[in-house]
Amino acid sequence: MLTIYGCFRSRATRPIWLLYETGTGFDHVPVIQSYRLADPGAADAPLHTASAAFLAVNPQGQIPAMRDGDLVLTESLGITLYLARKFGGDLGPRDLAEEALATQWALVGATAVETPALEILQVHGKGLAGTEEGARSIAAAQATLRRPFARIESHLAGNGWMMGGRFTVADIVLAECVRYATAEPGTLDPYLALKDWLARCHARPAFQRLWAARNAEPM
Ligand SMILES: N[C@@H](CCC(=O)N[C@@H](CS)C(=O)NCC(=O)O)C(=O)O
Repeated sequence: MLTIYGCFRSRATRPIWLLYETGTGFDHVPVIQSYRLADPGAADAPLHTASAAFLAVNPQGQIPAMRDGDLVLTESLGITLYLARKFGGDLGPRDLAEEALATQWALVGATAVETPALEILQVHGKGLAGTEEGARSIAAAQATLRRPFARIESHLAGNGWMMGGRFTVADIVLAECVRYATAEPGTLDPYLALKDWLARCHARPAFQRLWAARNAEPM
């Protein structure tokens, strides 16, 4: 049986979105980040990233993790790319070139987009967006995002989707990194094709289902 470890308020959204798109059944173990618990050592604490039972799955103590038979994977983008190849049909790569493109866009997400986009989300999450320091951090993150966003913008303006002229795993992995930046209103405004693409990704029923589940989960 396929198992995904990780609550909805985490990068587990990436593989779960893909699985919802494909209608693939899986066991969901909603492991929570230990830092979100007041007392992770309490006897009644839910399964969390520092629980011995979860460290046996991922000794790095981070979610998401995946088990598929004997295979355990622990990086959200690697898990999502694997699931796309195994269950994704047309959501996955059709040939070696598409496999390389999906990997490329996942790496653009992980190396060029995720860190500054997450900074924007975290400034908002800490309630600092209205402060001088928060505004400075957001402006710096937006400046860092200019180059990757301009690149994605020009790609989308000519192609509509990240790969193969259709919605694929490349859109899922990148959209989930770009999403964090939308915590600051207006961040995507200079990038019309990128903004339109993200709206089209988020209008998909599988994403809507994911988002409803995420929002139903306690903060
Ligand atoms: N590069 C990893 C990052 C995983 C990660 O940072 N997960 C967070 C939740 S989204 C986590 O488990 N945090 C708890 C911790 O680091 O203690 C991935 O994409 O899977």
